[in-house]
Amino acid sequence: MIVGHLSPDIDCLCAIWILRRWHNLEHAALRFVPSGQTLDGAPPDSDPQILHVDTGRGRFDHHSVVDHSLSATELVRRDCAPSDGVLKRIAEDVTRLDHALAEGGTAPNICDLIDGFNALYPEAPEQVAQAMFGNFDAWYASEAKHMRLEQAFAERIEFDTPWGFGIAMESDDGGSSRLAYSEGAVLYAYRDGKGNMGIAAKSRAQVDLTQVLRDLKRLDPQADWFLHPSKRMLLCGTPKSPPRVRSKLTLEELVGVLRGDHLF
Ligand SMILES: [Mn+2]
Repeated sequence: MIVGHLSPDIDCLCAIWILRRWHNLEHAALRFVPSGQTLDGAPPDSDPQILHVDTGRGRFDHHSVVDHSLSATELVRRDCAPSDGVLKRIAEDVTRLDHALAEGGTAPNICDLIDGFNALYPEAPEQVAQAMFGNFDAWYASEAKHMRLEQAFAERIEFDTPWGFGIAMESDDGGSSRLAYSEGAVLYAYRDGKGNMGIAAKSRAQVDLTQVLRDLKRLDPQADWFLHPSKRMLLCGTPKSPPRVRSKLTLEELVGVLRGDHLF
């Protein structure tokens, strides 16, 4: 069995794919747990039949150390296929993407994927078509999400913070850092359809959200806020890691805390 995290990202999925292809686990069952956790809370490597990737802090999770050359994909690659030069290059790209060091790197775009399927199935164009349909469905879902985000962004709240201009938005899909930063925000806040909330600041901004966390704890002591070690990201629930207790605050109340009015 292979265990990854909810809302699996490229690192988690690529690590699973390598285990399936290079570790004879083609038929392994897949399970997904909140990011950071393990299956049933057991120690990550206690059962050799259960492999955790990108979660659980075991042998195939890279989150116990800060090392930008590591990812779950890279750890699995070193173990399963250390001498495969093609896989090494793919793992380098995945690692850069996982650490947000590249916007796409040399990872394939959709035309490259079609090219790849044509290389895999040169005599069977119908297989190329079949293989691509799921990708077009995913593209459609992603594009629809972008459109919903753009509509919600039009209703945004703009405000000033001690660090500069802020933008807050609410939508079923949450917020969009890309849209917020493109409008010049230093910091943005969002609330999604499930009530997950988050605050994030631009990576080069001198923002420290420690005091914001203190204010939030005072206003809403039960909520499960998590301050990222960078001090630039404050989260209460994500698709990867649902909170134990969501925040009771409205987006407007959250904006009040960020503006620095401790009035309500
Ligand atoms: Mn990762």
